[in-house]
Amino acid sequence: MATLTIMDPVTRIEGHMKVEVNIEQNQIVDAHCTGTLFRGFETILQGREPWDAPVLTQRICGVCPISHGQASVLALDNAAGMQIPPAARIIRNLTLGSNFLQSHILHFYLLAALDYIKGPAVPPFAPAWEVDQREGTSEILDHLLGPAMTARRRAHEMGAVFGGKMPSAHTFIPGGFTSTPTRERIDQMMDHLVWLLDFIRDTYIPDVELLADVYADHFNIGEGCRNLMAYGVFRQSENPADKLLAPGFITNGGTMPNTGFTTADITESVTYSWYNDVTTDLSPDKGETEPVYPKGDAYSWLKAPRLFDSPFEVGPLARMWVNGDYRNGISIMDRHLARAYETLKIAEAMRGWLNQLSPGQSVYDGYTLPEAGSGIGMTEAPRGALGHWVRIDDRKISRYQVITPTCWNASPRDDQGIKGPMEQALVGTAVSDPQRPVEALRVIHAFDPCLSCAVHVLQPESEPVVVHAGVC
Ligand code: NFE
Repeated sequence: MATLTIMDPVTRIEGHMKVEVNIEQNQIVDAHCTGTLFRGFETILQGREPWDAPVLTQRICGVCPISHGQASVLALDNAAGMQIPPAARIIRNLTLGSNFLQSHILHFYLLAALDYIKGPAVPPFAPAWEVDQREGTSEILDHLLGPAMTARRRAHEMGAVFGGKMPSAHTFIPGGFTSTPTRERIDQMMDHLVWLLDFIRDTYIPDVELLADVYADHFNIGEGCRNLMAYGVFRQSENPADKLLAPGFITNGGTMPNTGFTTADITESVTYSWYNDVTTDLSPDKGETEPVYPKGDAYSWLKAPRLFDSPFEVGPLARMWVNGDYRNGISIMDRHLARAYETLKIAEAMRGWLNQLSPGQSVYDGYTLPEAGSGIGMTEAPRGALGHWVRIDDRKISRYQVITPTCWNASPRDDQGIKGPMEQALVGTAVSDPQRPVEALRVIHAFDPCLSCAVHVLQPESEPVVVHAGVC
């Protein structure tokens, strides 16, 4: 008998995501991923001062704001055709790196581990689907309730050393950065980093490896579209190609990454998304955000980004695969392991970058806003490839488009009817209990989806919420 199971919301944070799976004879035969919230950031930005973009786009998400700040200033630097001072590049990297560490640690312990291990019998750990919880993982829960919380706090505080605050750092500006290297800031950051390096090596990676041992069969679950892609991130010198994590893509699980793509090769389908069909298949520099709801067979507020007309998985596994750092396989557990190993790679590189800083280095030499022009900011967020596209006319933003990692991974079907990467990863997954398909949750959570990032206002028919400040 066929069962339709609807999981809504399906994520533990940023929960505007619904997943429907059709199950026949204990196997998922079809899947639909739905972004359930329309936000309209691109529309909000139109007509505003370009300086507002790094500030406003960081409000897309509290988990990965720094990535949006970075993509935004890269797009504005690019529109002005300028290089920033080396120390500003390093400090942007350090602040972004802090955000990656914070996000990856958060993901494993608080967003994913509880799909496998039993938490205490109190909210928010209960109620839970107590399905397939195996012996031998109790130390992961001990770490979740102890040092993992400290690790996440320290990674956040590390981001605030140069960011000024977290989440959403106001120190990202076109042309450079606003906070300067001082002895105190360098030492503060190093203190957090040394502590975190120990935690990553001695606790986080062993915990992920332990989970992978206990759930070794999960190396055979959730393969997906077998196309992996990264824009690359953490430029390490004046050479734009010198990045800690290089860009590239592979198709069909290959091992020879191809770097030959530009943003002109990216389009977004909207046939199955609640946007005007006349805007389908546009490249992001020409992209439009025109909501149409309801609409035919559409089922998501996410558009369907495609590279060379094909779906691509993005994220830590894609980055590590493209860079030859991890090529064990494509599955639930491979995504978790690649994310953990990437955390260490970034933290180790951060120590080197921090050692390149010295007090007094310049972080801003000025920025001349073009009267008119376009800019592209391609970088990586913790969850994968992130791009911002800006068009400036009369010194104001006339067009802004964002394509986030979760839009790539959780995309709906495209104009050809081809499923998105996460939908493909779900199909074929065996489930032990169709009413409580924990295996489907594990596939979804291994991608670390974040829907507040992925959909860019309120539903038009909704009333605005009015908040009255109380006197107490
Ligand atoms: Ni809301 Fe984000 C990251 C971005 S996911 S967390 O990482 O951009 O689409």
